[in-house]
Amino acid sequence: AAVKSYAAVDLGASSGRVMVGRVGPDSLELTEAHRFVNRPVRVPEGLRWDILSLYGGVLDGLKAAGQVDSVGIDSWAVDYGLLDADGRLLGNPVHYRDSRTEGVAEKVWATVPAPELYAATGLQYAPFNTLYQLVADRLTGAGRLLLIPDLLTYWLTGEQGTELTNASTTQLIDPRTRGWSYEIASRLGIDLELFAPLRRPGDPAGLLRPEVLEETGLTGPVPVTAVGSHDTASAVAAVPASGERFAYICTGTWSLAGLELDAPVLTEESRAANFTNELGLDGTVRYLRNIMGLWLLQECVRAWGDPDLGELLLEAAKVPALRSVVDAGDAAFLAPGRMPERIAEACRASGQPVPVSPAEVTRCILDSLALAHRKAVEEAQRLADHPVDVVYVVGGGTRNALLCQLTADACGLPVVAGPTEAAALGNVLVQARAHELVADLAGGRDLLTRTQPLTRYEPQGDTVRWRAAQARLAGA
Ligand code: ADP
Ligand code: LRH
Repeated sequence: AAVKSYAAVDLGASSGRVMVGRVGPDSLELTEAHRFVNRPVRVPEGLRWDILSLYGGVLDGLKAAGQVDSVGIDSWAVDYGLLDADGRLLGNPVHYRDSRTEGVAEKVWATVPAPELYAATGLQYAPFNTLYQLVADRLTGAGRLLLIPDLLTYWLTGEQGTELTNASTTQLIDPRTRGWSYEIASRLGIDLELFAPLRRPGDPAGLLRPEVLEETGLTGPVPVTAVGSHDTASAVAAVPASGERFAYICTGTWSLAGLELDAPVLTEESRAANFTNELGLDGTVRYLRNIMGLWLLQECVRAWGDPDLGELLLEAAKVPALRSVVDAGDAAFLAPGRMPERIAEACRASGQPVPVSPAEVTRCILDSLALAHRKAVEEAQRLADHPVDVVYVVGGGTRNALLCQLTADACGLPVVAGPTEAAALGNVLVQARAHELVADLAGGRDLLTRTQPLTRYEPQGDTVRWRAAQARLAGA
């Protein structure tokens, strides 16, 4: 039977890649065509994404990928480019770690109280939700807003749309109807006409423009297919699970830990625990919590002048466990800079030993991440009344065996780790489904379990010391 090729453009906060997936009825092969750094740039007015360099990386990647049957794009969530009435980009997209949203949420809540906002949108509080960014920006002169993957799709095809899974991170979507929340938008004076019409994963998103074909050397027509354009939606689609009794953790710059549900959980208790209800494929809800993730380690490694990560992790494995932990869910770690110092300060403030050497700080970070994973998996099960038997870990963090083992130990559950390039695989599978090579979400997952290397970690020790560490943090 025919094998088809799909290019998956996956832009993470730390790197972008163009992967090629070759899909047949019983085969799924992923290769890397091109990888490029995603380096945010600090200018006097704040922290910005270098969007032209990212688009250049996409074009280079498509050229390296060669002839494909379709292209799909996913990226980090919430951020956007603003266009004028003629479709010209107005300035560089602002980075979600930029400080311009400080204090904005409080202003929004004065108009729509936080509990009401949660009941209507199901979105956790994060200072960078698109809604708060829009209020901070005041939008003078903008005729159109395109989320990052939609902006790149527009540049590739000339067609504008707003893909639904990523739109669900704006805080302007009602997770029950899976459509715009007109009431919230109108009370906050946000014109929903700014957004292009909604697209769903699998919808056509145009053809590569002639100039793009010329620059990449591809022969047209090459269609672009809307995928789960939020990278986390694509990653969750590539969790190699069967059945329903599983939790997942997408580990990369962030850890996104939670459950796949049929319906949102919009209770006050869920809001207080800061769980989010983002939209997934096929009517699913991604019920999860954002944890600061390997960002904590990336920032330390940068501060230490980029030592070898493999050696650092070997040294960290020798440091005694759980000497000090920090709250890896704390938005205090969101901004860049001074990370080793900030971690030391948090340990000091909570009366714990202060980690000094890079190995000690690394161990503190990994213990803290595992503990935050445990807390999220445990609380999600309780709040959604949805018990699990296994935790799937996908994304770049699957390369970190120590983190995977600590996560199994902390959760007291087996961890199945892989695939590493989950977002790209989920992206490929949605394209394959649009072309009827894969039947549905379950069919795609089944193909993954048959074709992708996975590593299993059994929980070791008992969870008592993890529970004690959790209590220590809660009491701090
Ligand atoms: P994102 O998509 O958010 O940019 P990734 O999923 O690519 O992130 O994951 C990046 C993280 O993966 C890095 O921060 C690093 O901690 C981890 N990682 C990458 N390579 C290795 C490796 N060889 N060993 C251990 N960890 C690794
Ligand atoms: C991960 C991610 C996450 C969002 C954050 C802004 O890359 O998309 O799901 O919360 O970036």
